[in-house]
Amino acid sequence: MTDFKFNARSAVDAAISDFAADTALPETARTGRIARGVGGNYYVLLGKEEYACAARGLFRKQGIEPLVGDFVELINIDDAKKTAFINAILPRKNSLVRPKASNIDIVAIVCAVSPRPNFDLIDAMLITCEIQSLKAIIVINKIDMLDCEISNSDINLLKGYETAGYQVVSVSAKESMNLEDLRMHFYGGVNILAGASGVGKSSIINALYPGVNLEIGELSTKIARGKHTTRTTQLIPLCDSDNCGFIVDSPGFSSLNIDNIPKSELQNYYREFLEYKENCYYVNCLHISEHDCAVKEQLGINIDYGRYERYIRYVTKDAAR
Ligand SMILES: Nc1nc2c(ncn2[C@@H]2O[C@H](COP(=O)(O)OP(=O)(O)OP(=O)(O)O)[C@@H](O)[C@H]2O)c(=O)[nH]1
Ligand SMILES: [Mg+2]
Ligand SMILES: [Zn+2]
Repeated sequence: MTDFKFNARSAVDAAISDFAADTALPETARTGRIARGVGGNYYVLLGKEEYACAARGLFRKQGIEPLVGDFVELINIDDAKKTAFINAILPRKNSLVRPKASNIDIVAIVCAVSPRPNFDLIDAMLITCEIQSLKAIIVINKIDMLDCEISNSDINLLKGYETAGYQVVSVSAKESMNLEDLRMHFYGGVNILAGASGVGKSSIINALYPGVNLEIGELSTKIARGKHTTRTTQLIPLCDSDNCGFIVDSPGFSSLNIDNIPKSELQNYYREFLEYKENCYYVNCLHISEHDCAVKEQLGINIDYGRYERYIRYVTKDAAR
């Protein structure tokens, strides 16, 4: 496992001053991948080694932010000091705003028995994944607390994701329950764990991959919320060989704005509507109160009430939208 705790800041400073001194030298560029970014500096995997890198000022001028997961062209590579300079960002196959990351293969949306699942947040994350045809799975953590900490209504709302066609994996990082079911999803590619603070994203990674040793937070006892323990998104190689892929830990967040999606389009990102909406009487049916709505006919059968009600709440939220 790569040690991420080397003295990176001074290495970045060295990279910047070396770049100033060396810009005239001929150089062969190599492609690396951003593993994490801290305060405008980047740590890039080149093969199995991490290089401390500064990025071109031009990116900021152009409003381009290098993201964890980006493939980048490195120049001014100093293999002894493990420093380099990011000269270009290669085209992305996808990117997420929250958590900020790119070139992802699977988004594992993590929620927990406690704190109570934030269903609006889960839906918003699924919508952002559907827009980019990004594969999402739902992970319910802390099932060791199932008996005392969750209401039947929340259990039913969680079942709604299965009805919608998503794979739902229930685990306990603490008691190592069902971890193998989850691990099966994470072979190869870039697998990011995303969700609210305190749901146990870092705990799951630690439990799945002993040796990673991410920092784990406390829950605030009064409100059972997380305390934003993980501060940066980071790409963690799953083994020394290239084809094992990466797991990505990311900071928790509590909201995700999807107001920029026109309300007529929102329904396209509810995968469970797709099969039925073609049969609605109106071509532009929004499935609210229109008659002969084929989506509403599926309520409680192939479409979950909770998902549908939250959809209606989004779509009727701001009539001017
Ligand atoms: N009972 C129980 N507690 C867990 C489980 N997994 C994690 N926890 C606890 O939940 C708390 C939060 O865990 P973290 O792994 O730090 O949560 P996180 O999602 O990474 O939080 P942020 O980094 O703030 O986004 C810690 O007190 C963990 O011990 C579990 O399976 N069962
Ligand atoms: Mg964390
Ligand atoms: Zn309809």
